[in-house]
Amino acid sequence: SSQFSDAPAPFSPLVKLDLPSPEEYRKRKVALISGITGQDGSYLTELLLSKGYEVHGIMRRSSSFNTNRLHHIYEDQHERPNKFKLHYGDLSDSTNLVYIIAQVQPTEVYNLGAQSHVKVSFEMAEYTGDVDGLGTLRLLDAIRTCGLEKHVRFYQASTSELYGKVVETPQSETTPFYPRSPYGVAKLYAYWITVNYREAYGMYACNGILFNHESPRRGRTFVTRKISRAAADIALGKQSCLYLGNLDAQRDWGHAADYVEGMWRMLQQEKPEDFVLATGETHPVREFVEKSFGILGMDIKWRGSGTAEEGVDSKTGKVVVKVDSMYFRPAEVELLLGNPAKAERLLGWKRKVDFNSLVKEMVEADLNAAKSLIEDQN
Ligand code: NDP
Ligand code: GDR
Repeated sequence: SSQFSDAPAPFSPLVKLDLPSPEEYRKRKVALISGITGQDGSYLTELLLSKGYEVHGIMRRSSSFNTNRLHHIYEDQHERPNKFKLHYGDLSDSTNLVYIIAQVQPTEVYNLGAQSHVKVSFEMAEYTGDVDGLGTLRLLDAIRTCGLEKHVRFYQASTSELYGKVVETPQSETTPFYPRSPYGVAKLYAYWITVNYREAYGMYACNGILFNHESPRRGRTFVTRKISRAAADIALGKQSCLYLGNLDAQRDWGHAADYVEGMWRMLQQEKPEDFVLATGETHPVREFVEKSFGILGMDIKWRGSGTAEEGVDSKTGKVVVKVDSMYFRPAEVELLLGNPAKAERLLGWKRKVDFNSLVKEMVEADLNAAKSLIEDQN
């Protein structure tokens, strides 16, 4: 908080709710999650329900089914009625956000909604800026519009993409930002508007600067899941080759289930602060390929270089990986390596799943899914 946090807000709440004191209000445990249908949204929902929260989520209207990751939670809700509810909404729609906040009256808001694909953000830069940048402002302002800025705790899904071009490693809460994509730049706005609302209005608002985290529920176009699925399909003879972009990019990959635990912990502190969540290890994309294929009995040897590089399974002599420049990015983030010391010290958080176990879990899940699909088809 700053010296100005007691200054009058520029406008008084538009929606007049009959509210108890913040202390009384926070005796309830009601979470609102934007991006609930995504990878992290589904793990966070499980975690919060297990802690006794009532969980509300904002989902987008889609012509196709977009609640796959929540299916098991829905089924489970027959045992726990009124603990889980989805609301149609969008981070581009302010009126809708105000309405949802007023109706739900959450005690914790987790802003996970975003156009989260870095490569896509180069093609949809304005949309990404609108949803990932301004969307965060809209949600914060919806809280203020309802006069809930002293009642609600707010989590912003910030990202290691803020670091972008390497300035120093390992990257920590004090490392300067240098984003390298429209996604990273939009998230930079979201980061600072979260800090600004904390300082200007005394809001309990935190940035979790999370390094890459994956799981069997990871979206299929992110590199880890693309690799684990292809490895399984190639092992089963359903696919012949995997096409990838930059094999030399290095990432600090953890497990999404560990990271949502850190998000929750950030909102349980006495005062709001920003935290890095990372494993403290980094691995190149090509190692993720070697490990994934290795688990399924293939042995990848690399030959050629640049766009002509390919991975051969030394056991069969078949080319199973090829580089395709269509997956290169106009500007790349070459190396991410995080320092989670602050979160470990103040939140008592530590990742449980290591790199090898993460790869194994993802590959095995995709192998099992591919096998059951084949069985269903027969
Ligand atoms: P996903 O891409 O799996 O999920 C994104 C979610 O946002 C989905 O529920 C999606 O809905 C929703 N969404 C997209 N556009 C809008 C919109 N206009 N209005 C409302 N909701 C929208 O991402 P993750 O779960 O992996 O990540 C969660 C958050 O954390 C994101 O903000 C991401 O940028 C950030 N992050 C992720 C990291 C990672 O490694 N996973 C690391 C650091 C930060 P739908 O299902 O309909 O598409
Ligand atoms: P990233 O994740 O950009 O780090 O953002 P992604 O898995 O897309 O890329 C990681 C690295 O792999 C390289 N790469 C490829 N990437 C994709 N998607 N597809 C390919 O075929 C491919 N080949 C090589 C990329 O160039 C990159 O260097 C993720 C998202 O979840 C963000 O929302 C989040 O903020 C960051 O992680 C932390």
